[in-house]
Amino acid sequence: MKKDQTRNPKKSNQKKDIYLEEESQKGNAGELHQMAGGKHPDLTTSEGVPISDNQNSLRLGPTGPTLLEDFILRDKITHFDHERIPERIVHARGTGAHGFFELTESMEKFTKAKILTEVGVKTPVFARISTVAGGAGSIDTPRDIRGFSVKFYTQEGNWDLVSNNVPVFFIQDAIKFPDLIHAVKMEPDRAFPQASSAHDTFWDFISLTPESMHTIMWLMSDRTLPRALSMIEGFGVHSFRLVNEENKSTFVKFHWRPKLGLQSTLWDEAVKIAGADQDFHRRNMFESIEAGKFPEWELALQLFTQEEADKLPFDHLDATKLIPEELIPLKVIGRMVLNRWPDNFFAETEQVAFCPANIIPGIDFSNDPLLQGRLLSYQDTQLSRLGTVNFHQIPINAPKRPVDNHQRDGQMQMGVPKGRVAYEPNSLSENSPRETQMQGFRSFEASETGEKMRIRSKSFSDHYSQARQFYISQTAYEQAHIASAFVFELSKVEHLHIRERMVSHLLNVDDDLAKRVAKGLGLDKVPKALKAEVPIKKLDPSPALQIIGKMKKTLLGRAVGILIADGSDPEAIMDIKKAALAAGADVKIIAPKVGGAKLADGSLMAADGQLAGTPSVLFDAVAIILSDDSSKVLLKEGAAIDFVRDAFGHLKAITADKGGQVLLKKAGVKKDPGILEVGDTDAFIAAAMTRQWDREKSVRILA
Ligand code: HDD
Repeated sequence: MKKDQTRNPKKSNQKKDIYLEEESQKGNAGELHQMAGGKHPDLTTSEGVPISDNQNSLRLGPTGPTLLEDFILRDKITHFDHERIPERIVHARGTGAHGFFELTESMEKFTKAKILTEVGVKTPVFARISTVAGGAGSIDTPRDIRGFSVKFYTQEGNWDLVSNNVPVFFIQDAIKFPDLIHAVKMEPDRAFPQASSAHDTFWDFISLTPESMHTIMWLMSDRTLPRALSMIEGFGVHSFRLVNEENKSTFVKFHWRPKLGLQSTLWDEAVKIAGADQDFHRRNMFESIEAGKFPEWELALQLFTQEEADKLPFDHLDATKLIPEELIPLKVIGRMVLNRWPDNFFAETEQVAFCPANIIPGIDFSNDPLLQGRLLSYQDTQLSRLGTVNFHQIPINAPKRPVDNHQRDGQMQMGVPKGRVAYEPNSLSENSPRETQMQGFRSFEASETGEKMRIRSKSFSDHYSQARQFYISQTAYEQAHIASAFVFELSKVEHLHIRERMVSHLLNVDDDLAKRVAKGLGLDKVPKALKAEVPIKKLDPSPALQIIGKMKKTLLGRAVGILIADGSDPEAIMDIKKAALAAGADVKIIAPKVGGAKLADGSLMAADGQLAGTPSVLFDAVAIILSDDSSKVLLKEGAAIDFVRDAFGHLKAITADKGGQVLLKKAGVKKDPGILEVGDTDAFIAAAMTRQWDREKSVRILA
């Protein structure tokens, strides 16, 4: 008896029999345990006491009351009752992974931070990518900005770069953050909508906050509908400082650029993915790492001096503004690879505590008022989330260099500091920690003067020029998506005056956009433009702000789905599968039954997914390989018709054999360069690497 041997190898036969007798009284639980097999350590209470029975609480006879003295029951239930900690007030839903950062070009000229000067050194990192508005259990694919936090465990302490996937923010001053978040989160009286900005309180606040117009354009763009977490950019948003050995400061903006290129889904696709797989992004990151296809980003910098900043047509300390790459180019200096999934979600992804105030010698803050407020907020939020000043001792938060100081005690203190001395200066201890004047962190010596007042700088007053620049930089397809997103969101707003006020703002962004939105909302007459505080500048377009322009023609990180059924042609399936795998795609076989399908040659092909639970929204391109008989059967299966119709509607490449064509016809698929016959595999693979943008006008009416 394997189980007895592992539990109690030294027990006598007699004892063993008693044990088995007891086991039989547990119903079939004992038998099921034996079926589970394996060698197991002793199960214990939190105090380390071995547990003999984890299936039954202590009671008086088989049907009697449970006894209060059952400390094993109380230990287990009490711990369980306290398992949850408060979720993050924002960015509650997140996916994290371990990895490394490797510097490829030394920034010694600009900074003394070792992580940015030692080329080739691999610094461990933990990254967490999140949505903003929804709760921890919300879906992965709402229209939302994505957070992109990285904790670098450097030799000089932890450096946290707490970024988003858009380069600008809604507000200019941190004092407005609670209002912004209260407005976007579910409305307090009704507790909905969850994870959605499409409701009255959000647009009420936004329409009364002109400074949010630039970020709103990003929010309404496809940037907020990412295809995968490994296909988003990251932006540190604020200007920071790099400070070198000579104490010279250079301003810097941090950018992450995905190796797989930028890619987004369409709105209709994102909505359907939410139904098909709530964990679409998390699962994708997990599966990529498991498969050794590690998500990777380049770290790039925009570096500029105060003199260069003075010449920019806006204030770089205003977080609602970006610096176009065309004005200050990006310098790629390193790469980050995420190559290890956490061992435990709670211990690592949930307990990781990021803070923009975590910087290291050689990096410093700017006066951006939004950043300055963040320096306070994150530490504070961790105290309420993690409950103690000692949260930096949790393994995921602990620096990987020694920590030594005179801080003591506090709840959940894990360290056992030795000695009599817990103060400094002292003459009683020879090995107590001392400050290190040269290597220690020194703030950049900036000279500041001014009156103490609650005021916004006049240089922050232009709220429309960059919003306009963003819009005119987009392709026509992306402009149509932005206009349609406004129409969708504002159509969910019950109050007419809020819809009208938003259109009044949009008139300051782009006349055509405003008219499209007004028309889409069915407004009788277009309202008047709101008065802008300062004249709106005609900034040049910046193509770097597009997504379509930045998509890579590749199948790496993408997925191809092949729909088969009984009688499908094995050669056609293998031909497509081989070509897609060779191009770097994941390939999944979908069949009406999860057990698989019996192919034309009599062989059984296993399925990766059952048709009803594996719709085409989960793939980037699809193949339909069906026998005549099976296609007739599937004509009556809504999931099969939707599989094709959605792939077509989401502008994906489709290849089909004769049987498959029957479904295409039923789904209303019209011939275009993305619709290919089986046999033309090269053309299918080439079409699968992109989307058929021109098809869109034939499948939906956009604003
Ligand atoms: Fe924030 C979390 C990013 C403005 C206050 N923020 C949080 C996270 C990200 C950002 C990625 C999730 C961290 C994680 O994965 O655990 N936040 C940003 C960016 C901002 C920004 C890029 C503007 C440029 N945030 C911002 C302001 C404030 C906060 C102005 C408050 C004054 N943010 C918080 C917070 C959170 C947070 C309440 C909640 C959980 C946490 O910090 O750890 O402190």
